[in-house]
Amino acid sequence: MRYYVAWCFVLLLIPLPVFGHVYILECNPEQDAILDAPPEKITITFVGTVEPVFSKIEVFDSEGNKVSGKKTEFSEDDTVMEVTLKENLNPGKYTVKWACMSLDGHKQTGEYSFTLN
Ligand SMILES: [Cu+2]
Repeated sequence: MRYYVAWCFVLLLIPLPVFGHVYILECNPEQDAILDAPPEKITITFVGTVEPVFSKIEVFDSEGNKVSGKKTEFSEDDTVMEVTLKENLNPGKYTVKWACMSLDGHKQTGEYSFTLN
């Protein structure tokens, strides 16, 4: 908690244009996509920079089993998050849950699903 408070204080010193939430520009697979082949990975592209330490993607099957890899990867400019998926996913509905912290220190979460035929 103390770390978080300190972090907010540092952010107050950063000039205004850096502030702001991030927004999702693009997800791959897309929300509500119906796929014939299992995707190898999930990629979420943001408008804005995320803080990798507090950001991740996790993917779950319809029974709540986690099917994504342990580590979320980030692009060099921290605008793209990516996680690999297990091989040989069964047909069904999958839920992508993401969490990130933007540079203004706000945590954001969201989820969407896709279906594998
Ligand atoms: Cu914010």
